Amino acid sequence: MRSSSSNCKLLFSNMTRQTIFIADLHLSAERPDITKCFRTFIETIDDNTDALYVLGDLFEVWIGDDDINAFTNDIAALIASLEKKNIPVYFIHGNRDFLLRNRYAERAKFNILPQDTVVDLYGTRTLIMHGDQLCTQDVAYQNFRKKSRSWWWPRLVLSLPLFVRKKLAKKGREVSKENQRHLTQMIMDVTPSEVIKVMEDNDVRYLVHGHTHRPNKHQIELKAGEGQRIVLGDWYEQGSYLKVTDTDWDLVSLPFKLI
Ligand SMILES: [Mn+2]
Repeated sequence: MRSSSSNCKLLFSNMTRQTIFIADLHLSAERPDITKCFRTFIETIDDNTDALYVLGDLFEVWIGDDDINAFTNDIAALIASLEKKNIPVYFIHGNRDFLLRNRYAERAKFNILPQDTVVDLYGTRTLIMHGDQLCTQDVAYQNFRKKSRSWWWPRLVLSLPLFVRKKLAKKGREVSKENQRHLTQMIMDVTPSEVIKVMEDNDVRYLVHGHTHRPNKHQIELKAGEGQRIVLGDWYEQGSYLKVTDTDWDLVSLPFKLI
């Protein structure tokens, strides 16, 4: 494998200020190829970057900040390295890592933002989120989501011994795989009316989210005029990020073979 990070550097070599968005990396110790791509990505982000936003599912699974191991330590150190470049990192929970808490965030030196956050990108108000809340047709999942984001459920789960949580997570993944087999593609995508609702409720024309693993830019008809929904790609087969400058919104794919 070539260890040429110069290819990545080229992607970032410009003098324009930029903000970077990523989501759905699903990092795990079992996928060193994804971790390698992420490492190169982080190491080659240049100083023109105003912020890095991670819109959920950074990890394939998260069972508690007390699950400390070499892998999660490495990722924390990697993300924390951006502080030396003065690049702030923000994180929004995904449906895989919603149990991530401040203890880990402090080690990785990132800030956890609320699940729906409006940011100003060079003058453009933009709503950012993981995006699972837009898939309202999956009623069973939405019921679980509601429970899992309540005040009591995370407390209850996190109070269980670590080995019990490990077992539960394994079981949970098997059940969720089985359930997804029965869901149609339409149910697993966003509900168009929900997209319009969240955009109008938040008074934005731009929405950036992940979760569906369908990277694309969609035109949205809003009462206020034309809007845009930008979906970030996952990192299963390649890296993927959105680069926003004051003039461009570029969805970029980062082939593993370049890293
Ligand atoms: Mn997700």
